[in-house]
Amino acid sequence: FERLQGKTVLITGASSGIGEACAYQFAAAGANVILGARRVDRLSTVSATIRAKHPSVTVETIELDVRNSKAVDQAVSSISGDIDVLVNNAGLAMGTDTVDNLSDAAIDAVIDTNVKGLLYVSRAVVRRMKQQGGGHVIMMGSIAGIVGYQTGSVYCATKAAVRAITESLRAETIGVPIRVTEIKPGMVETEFSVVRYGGDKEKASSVYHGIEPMTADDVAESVVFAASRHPRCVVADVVLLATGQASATLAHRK
Ligand code: NDP
Ligand code: 8X3
Repeated sequence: FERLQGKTVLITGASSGIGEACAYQFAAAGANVILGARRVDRLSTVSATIRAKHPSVTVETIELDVRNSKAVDQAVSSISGDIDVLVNNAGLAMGTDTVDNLSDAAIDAVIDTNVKGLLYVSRAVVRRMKQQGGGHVIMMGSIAGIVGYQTGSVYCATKAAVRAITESLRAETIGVPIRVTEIKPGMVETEFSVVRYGGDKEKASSVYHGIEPMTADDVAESVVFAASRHPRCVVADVVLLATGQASATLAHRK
């Protein structure tokens, strides 16, 4: 991973799960990391862990709600120097309701974060990457974006949108050295299900009953792999499933 040494990586949603794991792995590869999320206390803990383990890299934390377009623009313009890699990872699902039972809050929060927020961050950072003459955007999609499943309408729609945005951005940047990657994980045990079930840890852990889910580190390995390829090639698309999982809804459970 020596290609990442001294590079600057901006990670959204770095306060837990996949984003946090990416922060540790990029820092371990010698990259300087800029960590964004709403929970700054959590970001401080991540940052302190990295500083203690990897004193030669720099770590910056930014309080960031990706739903706020002005705040996103301000946060990105506060970053000095090049942004070599963006890990557009912040995201969530809220509830498991059928379409006829959806609340406005669940529709708005998930679309505002996963689609509009991802676009705000992409817009600000791609502008920057064009000015600096290149970069790499890594989008966190999901197998939920490939085929919709019962009670997943809003979340699946947002991850299908991530796929569409990824493809459009890739097509738009063929003449600029900006690489675009989408990682589509299956089942990963993070705080994702706890958030989806409104804090109900028991319900959240039942999602992984009888199957060994992936860890955040498993996904971060793919992100770091994609980011560290030779500049002449791009890992365009990665689908990463738990062993024993065939789709969002089909998994072998013991
Ligand atoms: P976590 O809940 O552990 O992490 C989600 C991260 O997103 C947190 O750091 C959270 O930080 C951040 N976030 C949420 N809303 C916002 C916001 N408005 N502004 C800024 N940051 C925000 O879940 P995961 O690590 O699993 O999720 C990361 C990504 O991976 C998501 O996009 C998710 O859809 C995707 N994914 C997850 C899978 C899984 O099975 N776990 C599978 C496939 C994809 P904070 O609350 O501090 O703002
Ligand atoms: C999260 C994976 O299958 O719960 O993106 O939708 S799934």
